[in-house]
Amino acid sequence: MTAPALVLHHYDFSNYSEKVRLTLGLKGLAWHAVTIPAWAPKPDYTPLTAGYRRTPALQIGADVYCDTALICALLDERVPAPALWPVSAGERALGEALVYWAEHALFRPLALYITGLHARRFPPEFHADRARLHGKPTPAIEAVEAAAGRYWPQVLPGLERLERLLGDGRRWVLGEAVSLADFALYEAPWFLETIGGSAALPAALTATRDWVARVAAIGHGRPSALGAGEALALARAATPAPLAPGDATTPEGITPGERVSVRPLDQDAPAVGRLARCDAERITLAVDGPLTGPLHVHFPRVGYRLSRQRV
Ligand SMILES: N[C@@H](CCC(=O)N[C@@H](CS)C(=O)NCC(=O)O)C(=O)O
Repeated sequence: MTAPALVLHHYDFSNYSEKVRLTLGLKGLAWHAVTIPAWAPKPDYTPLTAGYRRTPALQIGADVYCDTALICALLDERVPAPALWPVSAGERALGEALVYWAEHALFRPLALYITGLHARRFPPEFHADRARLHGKPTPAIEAVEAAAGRYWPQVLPGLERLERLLGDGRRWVLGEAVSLADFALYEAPWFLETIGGSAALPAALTATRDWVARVAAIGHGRPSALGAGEALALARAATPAPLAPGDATTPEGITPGERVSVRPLDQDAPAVGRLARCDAERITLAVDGPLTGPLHVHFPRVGYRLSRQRV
């Protein structure tokens, strides 16, 4: 039996998608690429994700995996070699802390810096959407531009820290072997170069520049374009994979079968469905809609709040 197709719903300049694309590249996988809108509404996407609107998600038939932490862990489970963490348990724990630092402390101010710098390249809908995503009112374009000057001083020390890390001659962030820590740290210089042009990464960061080239050489595996309608048809034609037993009750006092919402901790519209399964690591919602048929939509526990949905 052939393995069901991997379908990544993403867009080109999505940094979190780049982490997954590199994971697919490391593992040498073939995958289908559905390009989704970079801002809401996403009418062919959110029916597949129970309403979750962030990017990316990985679809395998009628199972949809949201959040790159879960997507990368899942790919590592399904295709164990080359491993995403080919290091000791202690080094992995350090690497996981680095991933968190990279995506929150380094990347977030960098995103605000770069969208400020190139504010007028993005349409007003983009700025309104990003403000809404974080529960803020739509800013004036001048305010978005002004943020660039405020955020660069937050970004540069982070890039210099990365340069010191790589400057001791190591080939990869954790030493001898490439790991998921490389892909998460790569998001920042990659985004700078992708949106800001090749001069955006300071020339003095030479160890970082060499490492950026090494990471980029890993590539994206073998993507092939797929239409959004075809992805929905794949979901309709499939049934969700059977679930292993989970917890009888969650720490929130919710039992499987109840209607729940799952929401990123840092604001957002929630995903809504019936709780199909939950444990300390993952939350699975069951949803059913005319465009998709029955689906299981999976989220990691970390970074998401599970609540009973009041009707
Ligand atoms: N924790 C999430 C974060 C995903 C995220 O914030 N992605 C950005 C794009 S790189 C996003 O969703 N932006 C808004 C959008 O695409 O609509 C993950 O790891 O997948």
